[in-house]
Amino acid sequence: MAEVADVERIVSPKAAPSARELKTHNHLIGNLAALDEAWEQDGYWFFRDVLDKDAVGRLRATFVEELELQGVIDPVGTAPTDRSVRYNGASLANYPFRMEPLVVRQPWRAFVAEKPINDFFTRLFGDEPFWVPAVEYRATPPSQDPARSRLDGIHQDGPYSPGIPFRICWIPLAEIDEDIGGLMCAEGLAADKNNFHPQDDDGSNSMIPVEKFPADCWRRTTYQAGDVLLMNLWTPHTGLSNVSDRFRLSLDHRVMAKRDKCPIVGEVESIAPDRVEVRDGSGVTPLRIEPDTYVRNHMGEKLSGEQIVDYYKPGSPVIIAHDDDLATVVRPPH
Ligand SMILES: O=C(O)CCC(=O)C(=O)O
Ligand SMILES: [Fe+2]
Repeated sequence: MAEVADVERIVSPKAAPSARELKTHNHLIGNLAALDEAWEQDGYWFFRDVLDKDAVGRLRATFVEELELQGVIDPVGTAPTDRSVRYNGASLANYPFRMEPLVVRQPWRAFVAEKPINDFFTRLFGDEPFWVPAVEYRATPPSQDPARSRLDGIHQDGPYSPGIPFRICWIPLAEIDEDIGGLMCAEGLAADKNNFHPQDDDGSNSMIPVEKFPADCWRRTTYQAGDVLLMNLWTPHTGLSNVSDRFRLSLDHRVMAKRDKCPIVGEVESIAPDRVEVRDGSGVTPLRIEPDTYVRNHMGEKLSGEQIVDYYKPGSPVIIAHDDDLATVVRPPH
């Protein structure tokens, strides 16, 4: 038995690539020009301890509730936010890895409507925030394959949503240390808007090999509830696998200022391979679809021709960016 334990230790999880501490940009809040400059040069804004912890705690509680329902953590104590999120080892065969039950409940809506949360983003942008309803709720269990690389997949979000100038808004809901993993991003590589993705023959993007980047570009930190990381669309980043014994709890969302060129968020009214009509609160907008239009599915894969009408149906929720009457991106919210 001792030998088995030794073997387990030898194939134990690979270390995360060495990463320096993220800069903090708290001191720039209120100075839009300096914020813009850091956005281009650093490729992210990291704000430490700025989000109301009660609001973050209420959002976390919805995650914890779901983990309890799934039977993968055991309650300790009575206060929901103090419950352990230690994985109890129960089968993950039916675990909703993309937290579909939370997708249905949409707890992000109540979260961004909380006054201190809305106030923070309003102050940051000097304008009301516009939340693009493209949300991932991550309650990531400890890695089931500890021999695998800790890099989930280096990517940029830009090539997956060309034409929607949103900011990635990544919010830790509890402490996320190096073992729990969380997000690692590259500093100083966004200004030129380079697409670092190798192009597949079908025009879709595959993950970027780590060798493409200078070894000293990587940044992360031990994230705490109350922190928020906003990332430039062109900033290479990856999740790090979770090699702790707890669940990793985070939310990634997309935000922009109301004055920015916001996409249409609505429902498909009608669709054909070369055109789409979208209905939102202000009526129906007809748009053209061209071969370059990034019509994509929930996995980020580009669709064309009949694939478009197989995937999108009248009534499908949709986010569409456009230049005049040409759709540039058509994507599902999730
Ligand atoms: O949280 C993660 O692991 C990845 C998040 C991400 O890629 C994003 O928010 O764009
Ligand atoms: Fe991403």
